[in-house]
Amino acid sequence: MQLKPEHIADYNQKQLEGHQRKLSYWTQEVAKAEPIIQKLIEFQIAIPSWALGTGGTRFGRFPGGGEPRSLEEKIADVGLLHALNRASGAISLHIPWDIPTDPEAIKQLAAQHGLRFDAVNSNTFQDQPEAEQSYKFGSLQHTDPAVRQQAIDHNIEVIRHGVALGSDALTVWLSDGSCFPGQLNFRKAFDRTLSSLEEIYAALPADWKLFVEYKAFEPNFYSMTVGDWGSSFLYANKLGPKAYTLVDLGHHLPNANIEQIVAILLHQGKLGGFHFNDSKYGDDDLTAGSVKPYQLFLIFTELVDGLDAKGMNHAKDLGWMIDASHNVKDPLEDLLQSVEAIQLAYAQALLVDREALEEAREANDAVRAQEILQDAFRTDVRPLVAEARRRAGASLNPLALYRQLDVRQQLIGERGAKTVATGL
Ligand code: PSV
Ligand code: MN
Ligand code: MN
Repeated sequence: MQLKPEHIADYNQKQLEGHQRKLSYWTQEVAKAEPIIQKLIEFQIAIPSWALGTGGTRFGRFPGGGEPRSLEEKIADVGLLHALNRASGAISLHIPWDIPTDPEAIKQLAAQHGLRFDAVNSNTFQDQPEAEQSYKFGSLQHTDPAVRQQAIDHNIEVIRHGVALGSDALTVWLSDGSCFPGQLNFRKAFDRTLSSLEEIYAALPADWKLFVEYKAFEPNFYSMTVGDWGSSFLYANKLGPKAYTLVDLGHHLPNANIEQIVAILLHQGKLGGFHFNDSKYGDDDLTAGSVKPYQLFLIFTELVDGLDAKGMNHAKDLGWMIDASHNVKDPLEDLLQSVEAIQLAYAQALLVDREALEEAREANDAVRAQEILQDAFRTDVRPLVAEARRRAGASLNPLALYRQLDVRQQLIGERGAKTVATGL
């Protein structure tokens, strides 16, 4: 299924009058609106290659129709998303779920869709059929050096794939840990993990980053060796300047103050990037902004403030990735919603009167501080996001156009009703 520029143009033409009516408030507020629109146009969010099929839970999986059967079809799907919203111009690969056997051809195909490759992800949390060693009791932390070596080699192999595709970061998420008290010597597990990570770090090209992703629980339920931002920060500091912490919004204990974590990591120059998703209970991987949109806004408020304080580029200096997928939605619709929720939170954060907020803080005026934040949060910025899309050549309403063109039905026609995408 190829989305043609006429599809976008026809749709936008029909919606233009209504859009301009909604935008009219902002035309009085040009000084505020223009910089936000420009920043939104530049802002791109990477789509995970593992989220293009219907995700499952450990209780089952209900594949939808027309799921991509190959990496090429996954790239085509992300290309579709990007054509619809012009905000998903990158793809994050998980290896070995998606192995680019002909990297040059894959790179070219991605470029045809206007896509680049964001961080590549290694996988030492599942045993591969041909693998000699098992990760049942961990990978980089393992008591057996042969298992650690296999995991290190795999990570180095993933870097090689990434280099061939023009990526510039490796995300390491470890399921390493223990399920029962007494099972693991925490100090030895820490040291072994650190020395394994050091070997991977040493294999990074000069301009690459290493993202250390933490997670509080699951699949190990007593201890996780990289279990919180503190341990990730510690590893990143010990490893060196190319190592950073990656924050996955679903990886905290309940009620954690993620915005504060983000603020401190950024302030200390060790925030590398994000896996966006939302959750009610645990690592639910629900659509970004679907459960706690205020939290997402508060996170972005810290990001905008911290990035500006450090003179960093909003669009380029952090890895913005989605890590969400679920059972009940069309994955492409789900991803369109996630991207939009992230853009809305970003736009609202850009709207915060930060000078007034700082004054309120200095005066210990908690009431005024709340008013300032909620004033931005309760502003309808949807017309601004739509305008950014229109100017970038995207659809005013990507989800509506996706449904109007019946994209899923077309994909089912092309690929079949019973296809299952690779991934979890
Ligand atoms: C683990 O829960 C995680 O968030 C890591 O980022 C993995 O790479 C991904 O999910 C796998 O779905
Ligand atoms: Mn993640
Ligand atoms: Mn996760």
